[in-house]
Amino acid sequence: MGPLFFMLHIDLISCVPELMDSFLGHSIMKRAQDKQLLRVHIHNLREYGQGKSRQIDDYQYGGGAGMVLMPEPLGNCIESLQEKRDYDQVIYMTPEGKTFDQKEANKLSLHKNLLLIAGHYKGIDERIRKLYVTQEISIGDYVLSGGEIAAAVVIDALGRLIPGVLNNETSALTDSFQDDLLAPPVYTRPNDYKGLKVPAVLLSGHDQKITDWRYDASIENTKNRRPDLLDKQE
Ligand code: 6GU
Repeated sequence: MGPLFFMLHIDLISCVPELMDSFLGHSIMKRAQDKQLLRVHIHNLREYGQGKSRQIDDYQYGGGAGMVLMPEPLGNCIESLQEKRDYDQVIYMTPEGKTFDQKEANKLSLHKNLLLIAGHYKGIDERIRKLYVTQEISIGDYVLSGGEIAAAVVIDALGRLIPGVLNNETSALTDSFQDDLLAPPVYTRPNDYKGLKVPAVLLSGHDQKITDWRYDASIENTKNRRPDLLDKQE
């Protein structure tokens, strides 16, 4: 019998595949894959490189600093993956893309097959974007030296949303941003730490009072730290 629940398959094209090993091999990303709820396959672009040196990048036409990922190796890699799978989206990781947020994570986590492309150097040949890329994602307004860390951010955000990946105690439903609010503050033992006490209501055992306190604290926390989020409330 196959997996009981939903499974998300992600292929990532990278020219530094080793960068992903530690991230995928531990903690929640490892658990998600062990449970067969998430599958991440890394494809080494170098294997599609040209000639003896397996060349994948070249100088840009018109001159200018920085190499560009050549269209043939990347195009061949994408096409060979597309022969095996119908992708919901072919996503190029680039600072020029739409800024990633929780809403986009929720949306993407519902797909079945995603192909992520981690760029390097000055980027990928424009014709690859035109021919194959269906979506472009950035993780913020700053430049990273490669798309792998950005891809890791996206994979982590999606993986933890797949039902069954998190246990109840860490349920994604109560995360910050799920309702455009920050989560309320959290406390664990001891009740008194260096004279600072846990709010009494949390020790009261009154479920409704605790729920109300958490909602108020959530609003207060958002007001103090991210007032911009409150403008998004309906
Ligand atoms: Cl997706 N890639 C790179 N190289 N830099 C970034 C980025 C992506 N998002 C923000 N900066």
